[in-house]
Amino acid sequence: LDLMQALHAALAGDVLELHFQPIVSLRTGEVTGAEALLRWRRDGVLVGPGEFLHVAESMGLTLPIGRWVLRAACAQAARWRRAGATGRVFVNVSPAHLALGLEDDVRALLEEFGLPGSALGVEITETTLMQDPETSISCLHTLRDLGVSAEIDDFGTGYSSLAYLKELEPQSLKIDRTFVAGVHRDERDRRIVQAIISLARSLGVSSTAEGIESPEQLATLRELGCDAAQGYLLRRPAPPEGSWPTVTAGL
Ligand code: G
Ligand code: G
Ligand code: MN
Ligand code: NA
Repeated sequence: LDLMQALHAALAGDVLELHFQPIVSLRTGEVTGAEALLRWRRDGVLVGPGEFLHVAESMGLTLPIGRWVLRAACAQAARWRRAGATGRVFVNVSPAHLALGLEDDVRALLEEFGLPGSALGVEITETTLMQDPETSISCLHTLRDLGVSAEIDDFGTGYSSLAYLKELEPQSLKIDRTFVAGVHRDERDRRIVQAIISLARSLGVSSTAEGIESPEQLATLRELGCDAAQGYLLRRPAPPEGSWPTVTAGL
């Protein structure tokens, strides 16, 4: 109950914040994206979404929080655009938001902040997309028409259907970090990652590996032809600075 009251106050006040983690093209070395990750500064301590989103959901706060995140991400994207950046800010989307007018919110916010669709991307898990496949297909197509990119998050861990994958036409598959963890040393992980990259390629979709923590993992992903990379090795999520995020090491 304590947590609930605090969450209500967090939404009303100024204690939710977004941190950003760069996504790097393995072809050009450029930071082409930045994933927005929600944090709650509670009594000075940073709390991650894993610790409060489930409570928020039980309180019916998922949608207001998702809207707050989308707006804050667009506001930051607009600041970075004014500073000359051209990459996309990626937002994680909840099932509730996908079901209840994500594309309308995106359209309205792009207009409000004067942003092109190419400034924004969404990350949606396979499981979320499959809750209502028809709605997901229509939403992703609308986003694409707006120029907003859609990535399937945690790919390989949900229950995916290749038939729907074909219809969804995402821009990118994000290879789940549970496969990336062992990619350099476990033959099975390596083969799974290879299969995802090759599936992505045959569909004309790009592949992004998340959770890269070591140079060995990065080298293997490069060798397998992965298009983009993200992880602690390159940079940890951090509060936004005046200019577009850069990577600290690893390339
Ligand atoms: O940043 P962290 O590793 O603590 O995130 C834990 C989980 O919370 C991840 O699965 C991530 O996708 C999810 N998450 C992070 N930010 C958001 C957000 O703004 N909205 C939603 N729905 N999920 C988020
Ligand atoms: O589920 P999703 O892919 O959105 O999860 C993103 C989460 O992964 C973020 O909360 C972020 O803090 C976390 N993350 C980012 N890079 C790494 C990494 O290199 N290793 C681990 N273990 N987690 C990471
Ligand atoms: Mn994500
Ligand atoms: Na993910």
